[in-house]
Amino acid sequence: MDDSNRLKVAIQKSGRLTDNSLALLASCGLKYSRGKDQLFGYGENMPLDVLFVRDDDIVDLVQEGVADFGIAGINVVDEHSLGLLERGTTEPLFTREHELDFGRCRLSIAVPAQEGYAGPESLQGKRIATTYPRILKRWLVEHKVDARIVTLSGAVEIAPRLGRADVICDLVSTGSTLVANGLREVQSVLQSQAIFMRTSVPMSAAKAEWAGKIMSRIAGVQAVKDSKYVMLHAPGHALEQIKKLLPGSESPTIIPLDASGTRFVVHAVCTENVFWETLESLKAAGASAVVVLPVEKMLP
Ligand code: PRT
Ligand code: ZN
Repeated sequence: MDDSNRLKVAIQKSGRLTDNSLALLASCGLKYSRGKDQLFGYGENMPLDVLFVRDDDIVDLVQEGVADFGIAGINVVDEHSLGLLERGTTEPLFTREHELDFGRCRLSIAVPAQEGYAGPESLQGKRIATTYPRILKRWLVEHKVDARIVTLSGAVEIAPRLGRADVICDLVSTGSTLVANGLREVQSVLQSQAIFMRTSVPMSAAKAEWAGKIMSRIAGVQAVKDSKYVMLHAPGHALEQIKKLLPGSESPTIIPLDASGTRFVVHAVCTENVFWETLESLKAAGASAVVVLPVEKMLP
């Protein structure tokens, strides 16, 4: 495959999404070598290269087709998409393929700790500082609130203290930044996590074939994230109850343990996490020698 047929995935160079993005690519089998400038990773065992960029640039790269795939937070993707709509773009230029279950946070309204909040109407006439003016505007319109949006490029949490705004709308994960700045989270505007995007710009057949493969590997990794492989021994009379107790397992494999026909080995892929409580219930139902293993990959 020549260079023009190589795929590119844009990920955050250095930040909260970087480690998990790299781990996801590694679990799809990618091995890459990173150039001297650290901005480009050459895929050594598949035609997929990695672009290391600021998270704010990822959507542009994907929608222009410079990168075929990208990983960014819903907060960044939504803000950007609303910007495209404002500029009159109606065609979707990329698709949101998978939620990745990392980089979780929420975009929330926070008010000075001592102030009350009785719902969206409390924001009427207020100045709200944010780096996400479009998402905030969408929410204000939905809730019929007339407020003034103060767009900042950072340090939103100190805006009320500086008198630049009355309240803020910012990303929150643990909430400790708000507390440290004398603010109280009162209203969530958007729930966010990292997503995997794919460009809608047409690609050659050779590229599309690999793109399909990568998408199905990602689907495979996502599908088994919480899955566990459970093996146990059980007496025949307990099998029906044990099958019911195995979380998210459709058809366990049941094999006789010996010639007596009274004891069996049960193997099952459980698509939900298996907690200690489940193991205790299995044991109470008659299971023994219960082993739980992580599942790494699965192709349906
Ligand atoms: O340099 P580059 O532009 O790539 O990085 P960045 O500084 O813009 O992004 P980064 O690495 O901070 O965040 C990347 C993405 O991680 C965001 O776009 C979100 O999708 C996601 N994410 C998850 C978060 C947080 N959690 C988060 N807590 N992004 C930012 N924060 C900030 C928040 O803005 C606030 O300042 O952390 C502070 C609050 O944290 P808590 O834990 O005190 O509530
Ligand atoms: Zn950024």
